[in-house]
Order: sequence, then structure tokens, then C-alpha cells
Amino acid sequence: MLLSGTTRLLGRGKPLLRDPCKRICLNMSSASTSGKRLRVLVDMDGVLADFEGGFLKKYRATYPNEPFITLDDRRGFWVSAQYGQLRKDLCEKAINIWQSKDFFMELEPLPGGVEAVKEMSKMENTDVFICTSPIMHYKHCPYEKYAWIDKHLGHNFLEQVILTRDKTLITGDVLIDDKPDIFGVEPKPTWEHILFTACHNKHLSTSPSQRRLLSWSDDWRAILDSKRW
Ligand code: DGP
Ligand code: MG
Repeated sequence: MLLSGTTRLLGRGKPLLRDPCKRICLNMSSASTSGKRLRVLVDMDGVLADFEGGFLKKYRATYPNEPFITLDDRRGFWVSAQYGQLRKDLCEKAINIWQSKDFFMELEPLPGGVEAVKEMSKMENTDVFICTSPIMHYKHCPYEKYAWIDKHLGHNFLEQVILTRDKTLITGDVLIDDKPDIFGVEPKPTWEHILFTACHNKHLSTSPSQRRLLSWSDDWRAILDSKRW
């Protein structure tokens, strides 16, 4: 009772640590070195997992005689919309691909993403969460997103997963996300959106105030540092 109360009073610690004693130590050390912790929200599809590459590979294998859009020619966030423009019925064919079993599970990690997330989650005064929107066809996607994180980031990282269709509701200092326009019920989200460059957004001009992360080889550490107090 006293222990759990003390843990609560000491504030937010690394939720990865279930052991209350370890958690108190961690909380005490972070609380004593600085005040606020940095909260980093990292998107999954198009940032950690190669949704676009995985889609094109499975689309071409499933429909070898249908036209397709190369990654270089991709424009706009919604894959199905661009396929629908190519030919009306291709919209449905595209949707079938990511609604299929094993689609999300088998996505390849984007270069450097898993390593970056592991590194930032070990940084002092830093909390990292995967913040991802599952598709509404829920038969496979939510389970496979958890399974992907378990496989690539480890079982403990499942504590750091946020599944939401509205990322504006989630509080954080930064949100690293490939979707150019992130809207929801909260008009003033707490996070700064860092636009992660992807095939569908690389041609967009960003406003002077908007920052990009070109890839995981870009200086994500500097972006995090710029948000620290
Ligand atoms: P997020 O990366 O968290 O913003 O999730 C967006 C999801 O939407 C991701 O799984 C990719 C998926 N997506 C991409 N294009 C389309 C589309 O045209 N229709 C639908 N329903 N989902 C799409
Ligand atoms: Mg995304």
C-alpha cells in the first residue's frame, strides 16, 4: 500500500518496469536529475514498418496482370484513392491487400527505425510510445501490430503501444508520423508533428514551421534534444 502510494507520488517512471522497487529507484534518479520527461510518439506504418513496400509487393503478387503504381509515382496518403483514380475497381483490390491475414505481420522494418526506437527508449528522461492507427477492418490488423512489435522491439515494448484512430487525443512532445495532415477532435494537440518522409509525401512542400525527418539516418537525436528543457 505504502509502496504503491510512494510510486504514485514519485510521478511517472518507465512503465516497462513492473518491479516496484526498481521503479522507485528509476523514478528517484530521473526526478532528481531534471524535472520533465520527454514523451516521444512514433507512428508505425510508413515510419517503422514498410507499409508502402509491403503493399506493392503483395498487390503485384496477387494481381500480376493489373496495372500498379510504382513507389516513385505514389502521391497522396490514401493508397486506395490513387489506385481508384488509375481504375475504379482497383480501389477495392488495393483495400483487399491490407485487409488480408499476415499483411501487417509480414511488413519489413524500415531501415534504422527499430534501432532508433530502442536507442531513444534507453535515453535518460525519455518515454517512447508507438502511436498507430489500426485499420477499421479489425480481424487481423490490431493483433498483427502487437505481434510485429513483439517480434521486432521485444515483448516489454507492448507496454508502450497506443492504438488510436485519433492521435490528437494523445499527449506528447513530438509525434513522428508520415501522414501530412493529422486531425481529430482535439484542435490543439500537445505534440509537434515531425513529418517522416515517405514516397507519398516527399513532393509536398512543408510550411516553414514544420520539420521533417528524412529517414532514420537523419538527425532524430537533434530533434529530440530541441524539445528538452
Ligand atoms: P498510421 O500510419 O497510424 O497513420 O495508419 C494509417 C493506416 O492507414 C495504415 O495502416 C495505412 C493505412 N492506409 C493507407 N492507405 C489507405 C487507404 O487508402 N485506405 C485505408 N482504409 N487505409 C489506408
Ligand atoms: Mg503512418
